[in-house]
Amino acid sequence: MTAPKPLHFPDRPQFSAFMKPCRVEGEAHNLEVHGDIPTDIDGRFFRVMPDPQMPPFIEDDPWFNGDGNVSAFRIKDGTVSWQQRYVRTEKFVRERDAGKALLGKYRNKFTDAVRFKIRSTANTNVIYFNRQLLALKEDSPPYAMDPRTLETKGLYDFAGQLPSVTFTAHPKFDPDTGEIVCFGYEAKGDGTPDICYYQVGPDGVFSDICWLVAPVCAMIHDFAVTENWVLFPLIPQLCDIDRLKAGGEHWQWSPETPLYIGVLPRQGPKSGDVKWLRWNNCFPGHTLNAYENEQGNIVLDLGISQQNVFFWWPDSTGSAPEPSTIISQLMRFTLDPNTTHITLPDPEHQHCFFDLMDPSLGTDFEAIGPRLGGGYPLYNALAHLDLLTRETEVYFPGKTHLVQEPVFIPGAGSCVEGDGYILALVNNYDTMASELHLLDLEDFTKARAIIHLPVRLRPGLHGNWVDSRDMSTA
Ligand code: V55
Ligand code: FE
Repeated sequence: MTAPKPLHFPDRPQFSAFMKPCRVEGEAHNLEVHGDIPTDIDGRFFRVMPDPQMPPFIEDDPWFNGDGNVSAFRIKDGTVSWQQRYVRTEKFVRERDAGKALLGKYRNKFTDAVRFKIRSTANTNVIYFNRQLLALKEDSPPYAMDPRTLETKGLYDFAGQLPSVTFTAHPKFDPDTGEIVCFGYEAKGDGTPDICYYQVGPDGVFSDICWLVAPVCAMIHDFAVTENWVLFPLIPQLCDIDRLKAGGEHWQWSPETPLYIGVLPRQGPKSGDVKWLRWNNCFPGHTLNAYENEQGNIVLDLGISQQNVFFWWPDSTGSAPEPSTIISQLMRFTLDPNTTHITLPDPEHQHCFFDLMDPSLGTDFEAIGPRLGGGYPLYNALAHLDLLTRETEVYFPGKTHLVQEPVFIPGAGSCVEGDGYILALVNNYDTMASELHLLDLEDFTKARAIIHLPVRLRPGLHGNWVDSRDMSTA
């Protein structure tokens, strides 16, 4: 253990203003509530943010490379308590011991100051599965945490079953079977085009393990699952091992690469079963949902941008879009095993909830501009799209507020789609503190409760709601 020295973060947008690293661990009980929290809500909202413990030693480290700091909000009897702890990754522990950063560039081990066994920052998603909280980064296996104390239990390889060196940050839950449907990409190591697909039963046992080779070594951030199929959209951000060895970036935007979507049978697939469908070059974002229609085709609802959303990883000429010009559209793809075309079939799901950026809503960009910091996407409202009526309702949290990713809280015991609440962390650039906004879906346009935090939480990536009835007491 080295005696700590004073430190400071680089004078760059991603380390400034609201983006100054938070670095707080702790708890606060019984947060201040304006409005009321329905007492049928009983559970926990877990979310994770990249939050560097140490100033990086490399230039212009992106937001995506910060240490995972997990927040847990416990809601019960109309009150909220907050806890927060860093995931004790190998990186976090060794850097704390050294008193300085040791890990180099995002997903480039050739730039590290020491040799790491696991480079995970555990900063992209936290899921509750089989009595554990799993902190996920798509370049590594999960880290397991105690869901009640947020204590890190260690790297988690599913009792030795994990076949790939990587595990997605977006596993999908099957509510009928209790399985999670998962994969790893770059599954045989940096720069490999290999994908490993698998399902994990509620008891933690692996099945349907299948190795595939993608047409290019691309980022596969989110994916989609139906009853009988899994779909892998490849983001045209490509990895090249020689660039890594030369100390370059893991990803480079490839405007020549089409959108590939891999289609694989979900149960008992063989490597040869995968079909790679193509569409024009674009950036596939998060999937909304997927299902099979009556003709047996697969319908996939997916956010698409025509520009490179990860603007901090430009193309080979160094060019990238100006962030404010990046626009995302919800697209519906109908896929059959031989062709791909777009139609508008009747929806099987009705209610879509998502973050929105609509500058016309009245955000005071002049006031908040100097306080934003940079390097992450901005959303100023929450949206509810009804696919039956094609109408969108908007919740605007205020002129000096931006929103983070929302979670849906089902009403107690309700199985009716869209019956429940929406909860989202909100950045207040006036107070420079965080808030939770709780919407009752009976009136999406107003907050039922606003919960004030005594701290500023950096923008996070993903999180999940875990109802207390779904959390084991053992
Ligand atoms: C994403 C986030 C990541 C990452 C890869 O949002 C993709 C997508 C926070 O880290 O490493
Ligand atoms: Fe994601």
